[in-house]
Amino acid sequence: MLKQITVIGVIGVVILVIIALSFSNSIEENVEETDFIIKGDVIMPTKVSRPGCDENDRCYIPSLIVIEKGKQVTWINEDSAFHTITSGFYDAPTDLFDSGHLDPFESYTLTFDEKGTYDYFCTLHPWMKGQVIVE
Ligand SMILES: [Cu+2]
Repeated sequence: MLKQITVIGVIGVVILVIIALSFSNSIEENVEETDFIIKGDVIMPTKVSRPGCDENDRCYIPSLIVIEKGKQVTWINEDSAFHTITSGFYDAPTDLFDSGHLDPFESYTLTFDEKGTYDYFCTLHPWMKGQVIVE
C-alpha cells in the first residue's frame, strides 16, 4: 500500500514538473539555452580542417589573444572535425602544452602563469596557427 502511494506520488510530481516546464519554456527558452553553452575565448570555427582559413587569419578566432598573467584561455572546437591546441609551430613543436585531439564542441582551458608569447598550432592541420600573449 505504502509503495503504491509512493509510486502515485512520484507520477504526480513528474506530471506537475512537465506542466511547469511547458509553461516556463515558452518564456525562458533563450536564457536556458545560453546557460549550457561553454563560452570560449578562442573558437575553432567550421571548415577550418580545409586550407583557406589561414588566408584571413581565421583558423582560430581570434588568432591572437592578449591576457594578463595568471588568467585562463578557453578554446572551444565548434567544427565537426578534430583539432588540437599544441604549443610551438608545426615544424617546431614545443613541450609546453598540447590539448590532444579535441572532439567537436569539446573545450580546452589553460592557465598562463608566466609572461611571454605563446605560439600554438593544430597537429592535424598545419595551416591552423594562433598566438597567446601574456602580459
Ligand atoms: Cu585542426
